[in-house]
Amino acid sequence: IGAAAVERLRTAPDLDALKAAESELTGKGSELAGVKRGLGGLDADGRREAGQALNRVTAEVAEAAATRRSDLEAAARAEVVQAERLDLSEVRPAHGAGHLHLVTQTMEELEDVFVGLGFEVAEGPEVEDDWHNFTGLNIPAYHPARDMQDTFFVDLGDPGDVVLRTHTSPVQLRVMEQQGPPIYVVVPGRVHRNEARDATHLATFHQIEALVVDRGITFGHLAGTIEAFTRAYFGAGFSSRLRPSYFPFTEPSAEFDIQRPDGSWLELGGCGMVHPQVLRNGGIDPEEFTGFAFGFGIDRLALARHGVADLREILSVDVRFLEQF
Ligand code: FA5
Repeated sequence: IGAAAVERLRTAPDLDALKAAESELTGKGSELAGVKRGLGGLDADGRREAGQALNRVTAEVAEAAATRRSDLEAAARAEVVQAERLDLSEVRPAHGAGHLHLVTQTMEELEDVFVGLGFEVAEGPEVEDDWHNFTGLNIPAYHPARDMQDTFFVDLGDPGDVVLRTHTSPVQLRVMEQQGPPIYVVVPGRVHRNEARDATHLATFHQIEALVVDRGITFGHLAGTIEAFTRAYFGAGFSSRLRPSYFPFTEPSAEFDIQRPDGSWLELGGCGMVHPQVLRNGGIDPEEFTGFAFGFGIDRLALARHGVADLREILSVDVRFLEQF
């Protein structure tokens, strides 16, 4: 009886089967219980001998059941542990999170630097009228200076009156109209010119413009501000220079370049003292107030800082290019 019972318990496939086998083998109706009941009918010697054998078999059966139970429980635990296992060494690929475009990053850095120098940020419309983009800036119709910036016209019925702004300078007039002096603003924004795209020209690009109007503003303030901006934005090893130039809305006018620590030059933009007529057009008395303005292209600057030679890369949608910045 014992060997068969031990074998049955040892091979019980799971805990339920083990429990069933155990009660069948040791319960009231079991063979062992029958043997126990039969002990009473034996003589003293027989009873002792059979009783010892019965105790031994009962102990073997109990031990077989306990061993099998602990094996099955250990296996069940191992299964749970395996199922709930966390592999803390697993390396998941990073989520492909995007980021701001290089031009937007550069624009925001420039804004931060100018805000640090005490400027406020102003904005104006991209679809602009002739007055703010041209005429109010001393660029009348049929004036040759209009050819400096090829223009996209917007057809709203009044021919030639509505344009996509060709520079951020129209916002000079808008700020003068909206707030009187003192004015210390920078104007970042998108501008458009009817140009063929090449390595140094885009049809849609970005400029940032600074305008200061206050009492006693001189050309020295202009040069000093450009120099302070150069050091704040580019770093200590960089410096700036001005070269005489012409813009209808500034007098005198200049272009400004940045010198890199290796001695090479980066042409950045235009600047000058705000023309008295432009101040008047903006509702400001040029006898009382003077001002300076400067403006430069953000796209060329952004790419130059990263050694990218072709401006058309700005339009790239190739993630391998974009994720470098
Ligand atoms: C102007 O647009 C003047 N409004 C700048 C100014 C402001 C002068 C205030 C005086 C006072 P200009 O046309 O040179 O100037 O353009 C300025 C800068 O815009 C250039 O130096 C260049 O960096 C950038 N730029 C001009 N055309 C393009 C183009 N097609 N693609 C990319 N960048 C351009």
